[in-house]
Amino acid sequence: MAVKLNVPSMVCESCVEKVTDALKTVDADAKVNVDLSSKQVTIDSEASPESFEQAITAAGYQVNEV
Ligand SMILES: [Cu+2]
Repeated sequence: MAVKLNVPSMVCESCVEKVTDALKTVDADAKVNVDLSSKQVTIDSEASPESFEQAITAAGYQVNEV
């Protein structure tokens, strides 16, 4: 299942890395795609969308559902 999230406070590649790492802690096998220009994160995983949102929040980023 694909989850789409918006993370408006991502501003650079370092943010992208932090967010990606946080998502991988939820599901190491998740397919994660981060588009920095649109601040959009797409995750293909069986884990719940809530668990990904929590991981992003815990990493210090605000997250919105798309
Ligand atoms: Cu950054």
